[in-house]
Amino acid sequence: MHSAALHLLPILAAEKSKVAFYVAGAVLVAWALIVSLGLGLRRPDFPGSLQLERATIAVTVVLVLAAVTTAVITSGSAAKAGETSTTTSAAGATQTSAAPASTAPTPTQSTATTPAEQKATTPKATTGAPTPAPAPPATVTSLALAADPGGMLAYDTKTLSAKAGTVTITLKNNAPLEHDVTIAQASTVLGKTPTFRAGSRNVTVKLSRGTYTFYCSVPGHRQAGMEGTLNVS
Ligand SMILES: [Cu+2]
Repeated sequence: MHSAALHLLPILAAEKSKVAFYVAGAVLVAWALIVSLGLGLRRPDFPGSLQLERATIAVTVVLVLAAVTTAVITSGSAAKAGETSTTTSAAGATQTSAAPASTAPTPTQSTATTPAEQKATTPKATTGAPTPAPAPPATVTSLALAADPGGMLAYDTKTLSAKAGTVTITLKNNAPLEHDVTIAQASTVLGKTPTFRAGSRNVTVKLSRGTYTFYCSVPGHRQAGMEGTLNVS
């Protein structure tokens, strides 16, 4: 008995609220027919007075509001009745009217934030990757080298030292002969200045730790003594 009553209560409540909507809607339709057909057509002077006109408008507004309000309430209670059939009507009314509002935004919010977070973290990983790359070539060594200004086939030093990384050798040649400086590891040439006379030219290479040679590539000059060792540590 009691369980049957509990099952019926929400259905009755839903139907009652629907009835309210039906009644309000019917009254509104009847009122509209009365005003337009009954009064408006049959009495050309309707509404006749300002008071009657205002009253007609006021009644129309109230009826429209009643119909809209009952329609909204009915649609809400209709949803409750289907969702919570075991709960009592009073509890079911408050629960379900709040339930669709609270549960509906939650999935959309969680699914919306999850891809956003993934997108936010993914570019961070890719943008974070290039950052370590520019760090190593911080070491830059600039070396000065000069050809013997008196015309001897020799540089002013037989030994140069640099830190691993970017190494620039600037050769000054005030000799009467053309010279250059060539950087090599064993027989592999890594870089060289152009062969020139008067002024200075430079060559830049990236070197890791090891022993390199520098020499003048003008034929006969290296053999005559224009060479040295470049130690990179
Ligand atoms: Cu030379």
